[in-house]
Amino acid sequence: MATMKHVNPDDIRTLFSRAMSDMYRAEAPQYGALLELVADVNDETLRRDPDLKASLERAGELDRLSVERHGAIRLGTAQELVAIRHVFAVMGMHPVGYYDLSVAGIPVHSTAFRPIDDEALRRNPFRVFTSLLRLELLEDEGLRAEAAAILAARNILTPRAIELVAAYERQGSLTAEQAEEFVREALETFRWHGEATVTAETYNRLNDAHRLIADVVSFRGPHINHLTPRTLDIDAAQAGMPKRGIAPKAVIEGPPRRKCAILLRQTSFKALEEAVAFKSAAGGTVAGAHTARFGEIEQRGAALTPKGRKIYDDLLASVRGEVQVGSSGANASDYATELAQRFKTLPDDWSTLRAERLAFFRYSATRAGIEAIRRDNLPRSIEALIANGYLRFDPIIYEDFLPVSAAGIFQSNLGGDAQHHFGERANRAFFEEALGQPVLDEFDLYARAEKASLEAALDELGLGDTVLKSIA
Ligand code: OOG
Ligand code: NI
Repeated sequence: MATMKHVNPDDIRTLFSRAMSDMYRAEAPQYGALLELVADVNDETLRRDPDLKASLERAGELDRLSVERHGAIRLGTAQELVAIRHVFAVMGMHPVGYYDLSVAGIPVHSTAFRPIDDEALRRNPFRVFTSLLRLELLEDEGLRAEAAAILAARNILTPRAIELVAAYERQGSLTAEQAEEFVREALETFRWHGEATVTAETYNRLNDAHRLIADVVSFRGPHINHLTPRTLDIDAAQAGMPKRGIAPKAVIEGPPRRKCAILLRQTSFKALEEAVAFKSAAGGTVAGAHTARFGEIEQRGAALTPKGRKIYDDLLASVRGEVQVGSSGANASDYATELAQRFKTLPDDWSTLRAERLAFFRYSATRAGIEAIRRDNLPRSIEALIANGYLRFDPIIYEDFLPVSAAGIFQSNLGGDAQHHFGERANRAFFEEALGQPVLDEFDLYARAEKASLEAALDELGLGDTVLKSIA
């Protein structure tokens, strides 16, 4: 038997994210304009900051600076969620975290399918924010049943994609040829379909219940609703959008600009109106429009520990309790001022963030430390090793999402000012039942990465058993 070359899931993810980018650029031309803006802002930032450029170069990140870091889809049923879980597993993406959006009046709950180990994240961190529609939150029973019946009749994967997922599960991997075919087939699931599966009358009823319900239920599958490249300066990108004819959302979500970047800052352009052909009762189609797809940019910083995250959540809530930003952008500048002001209480230097256990760090042995082994004069405590320059620490990047930010992105792109109230109806157990497995805990993943890096660094310094490895 001829030997077949098997492909690493990380490489399939890279093929997939590239194919998605090409497809989305063709589908939503304004997204191409956003990518150009991001590339220009990144070039300008690197020109002004040679140290940043050198450090990105050392980390091997310069080449794929502006490539997509995430996308988002919205699913209709538990069966679809399970099917998608199998598809993403082929690409080394696993469900991490639970996000309840019902608090914000959006009838979905979500997870992020993403790579989880350090090496896979380094190779390509592409992740997909995946939401599941919660029809159970709808009051109108008739509409609920109608939407459920429409969803039950669709198949979001192609027959060949299903076969290739099965092949992956049987073989434990895909051959290069299978991987390419798999990506082509998977793309079909996320493609935009201008032909709705419902009449304009049904669409309007779904839309009146909630725009998001119309978006999920009226089409053949879970079209990708945005992709998100990485920017080195999100404030400059936000300011640059109008000059290129792109309408940004009112405010940047997440923490304010800081010396030590934390968590995730995001902004997006408003969803565009796209032509849709609705079914007509008389046969044939009727022309209409649908608004759901947009472009987003992100800038990531350090992952916070539960203690740091609690401070972040409380500070953000206090700002939002004080200043409400209207969908038209009223109060946007007061919000930014208040945000910057209140976040001054959160330390903004890495040493304090580490000493107070507010953020997660990756430890490494320094050259000076390795040279000191020969002289056998290494101190025996982590703090002393750091103070002597034998052990260094760098922030671990936040790889997940923020529920309040996600709600802001959803809202600015659903359009309209209709308010919905579902109350706080988080139901992680229900989501996990639909998913068919528990979601992984993001804090646990960061804590493990931190611990593993410290153990490896101490082993490298020959101190494996002599220094207390725990940093808690
Ligand atoms: C997802 C919105 C959330 C993010 O980056 O927080 C999101 C959606 O609109 O489906 O993508
Ligand atoms: Ni997003």
